Amino acid sequence: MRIFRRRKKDDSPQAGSGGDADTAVAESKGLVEGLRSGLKKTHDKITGGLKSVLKGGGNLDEELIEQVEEQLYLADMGPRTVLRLCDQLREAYKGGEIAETGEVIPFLKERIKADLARWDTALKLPENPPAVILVVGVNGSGKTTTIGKLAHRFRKEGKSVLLAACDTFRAGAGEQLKIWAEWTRSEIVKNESADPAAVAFDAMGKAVSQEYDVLIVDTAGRVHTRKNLMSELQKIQRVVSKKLPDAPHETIMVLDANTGQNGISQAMKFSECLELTGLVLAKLDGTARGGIVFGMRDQIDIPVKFVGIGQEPEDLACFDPEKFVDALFE
Ligand SMILES: Nc1nc2c(ncn2[C@@H]2O[C@H](COP(=O)(O)OP(=O)(O)OP(=O)(O)O)[C@@H](O)[C@H]2O)c(=O)[nH]1
Ligand SMILES: [Mg+2]
Repeated sequence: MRIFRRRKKDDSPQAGSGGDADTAVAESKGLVEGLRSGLKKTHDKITGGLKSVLKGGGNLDEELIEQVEEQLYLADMGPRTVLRLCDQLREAYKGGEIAETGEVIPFLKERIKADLARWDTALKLPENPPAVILVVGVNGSGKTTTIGKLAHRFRKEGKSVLLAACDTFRAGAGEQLKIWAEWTRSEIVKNESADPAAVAFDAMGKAVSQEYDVLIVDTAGRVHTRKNLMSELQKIQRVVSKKLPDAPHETIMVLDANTGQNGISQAMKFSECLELTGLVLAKLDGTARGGIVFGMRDQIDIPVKFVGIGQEPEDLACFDPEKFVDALFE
């Protein structure tokens, strides 16, 4: 398994963090570009599929709407979302609101944007530090990488970051996190022979006493059926909130976008044990199944807060529904 790629010295997480307007514009352009290329496979599947059906131009009819419906199913949007969108499309067609094939994609885009706009996708961090973020998920979904990317993001904002290596289960997990800590010039608390909750306890103590801005807690991958491992997560949550009553301020589940609808089921199961406040959809760059974001809105109403679009520190985009939908339907 690839853990990381060595980066050039001048390419450090702090590079380009001057904070002036030009830098901000350049960064946001870079992110839009990154989002566009990261979503290319999903874009080609959704927009390519729809265009192939609608390419003839002219008037819309029932048969074309059925073909649109089929393409949306193929794009992993999930049955509930596809049915709802196509009902709306049929209604608009019958009511004379839309009549031509060229109006279909803009119509779908606006409906999807309106749905996703109801999600509050911003991280909820407290006024007084430390902000504590607990990261959970199944094995190999992208948790540690996402934590590295989040640390990079916070460091660029000038925040001090502490990482807690609470994956004491998988050999090498602490080392992997330590490399991210070095890259991002964050600090780390790790003790491979200790219980994960004990590491969380130590990390909380350090974060509070040394006034870190952000503490991010890495955890071992697990499946919901392992009851003892799920209660270990609850124990970490308890340890954290004992030290700081509002913490963890975010409990984020990282999903591998390649798992499609299965990822949604996993998140539902995790949310029965833990109060999840947000999701990260990792590895979107390697899959054409990004349509599951829309299914998530219907099936599990926990906001996607970030999407992973590569393996580099900057390959984590805030989930902005407008930009996401534009990039997919461009
Ligand atoms: N292409 C791509 N690869 C990613 C992304 N996020 C993570 N990965 C890769 O996915 C693999 C697993 O990532 P990890 O961060 O180790 O996953 P994890 O959930 O911490 O794994 P465990 O700790 O073993 O449960 C690594 O090879 C990462 O580089 C992403 O957004 N895009
Ligand atoms: Mg990990």
